[in-house]
Amino acid sequence: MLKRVSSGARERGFTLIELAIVMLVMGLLLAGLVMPLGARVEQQRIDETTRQLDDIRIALLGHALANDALPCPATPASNGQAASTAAGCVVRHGFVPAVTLGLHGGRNEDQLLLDAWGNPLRYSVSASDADGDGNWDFVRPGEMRDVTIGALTPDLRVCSTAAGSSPTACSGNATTVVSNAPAVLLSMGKDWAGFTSADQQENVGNTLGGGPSGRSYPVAGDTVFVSRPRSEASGGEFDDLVTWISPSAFYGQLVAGGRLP
Ligand SMILES: [Ca+2]
Ligand SMILES: [Ca+2]
Ligand SMILES: [Ca+2]
Repeated sequence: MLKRVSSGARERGFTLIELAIVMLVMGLLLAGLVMPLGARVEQQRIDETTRQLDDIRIALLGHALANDALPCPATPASNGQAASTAAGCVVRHGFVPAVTLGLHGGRNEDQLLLDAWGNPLRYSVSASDADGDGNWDFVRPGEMRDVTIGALTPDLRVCSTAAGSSPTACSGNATTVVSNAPAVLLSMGKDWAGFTSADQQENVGNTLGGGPSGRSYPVAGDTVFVSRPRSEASGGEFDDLVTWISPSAFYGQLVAGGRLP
């Protein structure tokens, strides 16, 4: 008899306190699922943009083989085309000339190719003129051959930190990732240019506008860039994705393709 009463009491169901505990546990479990999902989406965007940058680098090499020179950067006013002048480019720091390179991908109103966050992918090219003839060595067809490999001086630098850098050099050998890139490609990441950390500031400095949208976009202000692992640490935030053309690989391909002696 006693046993039956006790069993009946157990079958009453959950108390409010038990229900609250269950809901709390479920809430924690759901939060655990939601947070990694956001992180996964972000990782997918990073991967997608990294692939885009790789594809663009291959397209730039192909363009150099086919045209005997790298293309000039696009500007917001150049309809996705390389913005060239008689002796060089309209700007050395601009955007990927997606139409000139025939690249797939979403473009904005100014015909600028977009990364996975919907922001324009940047492209900078060396304006060096080692033979002093007034023509940029890397963007005028045949100019690299005239100057010769040994005399070329591509001058875009990538450093592992902005600390101690000048407008033309990293702080020293230990922080120099590359000191002689002919071209640099850059996605400004999820934050666009929101972070004000020194390393992110190193990758901006000027603005470029003049396109149909009326927007003005941040671009590099000098020849020094920073590439380092992503971080959200306060004051040290960094989410830019930076890649470049290695001069050795570049010359090797041009030689193999018969464009350089
Ligand atoms: Ca020249
Ligand atoms: Ca950024
Ligand atoms: Ca800089």
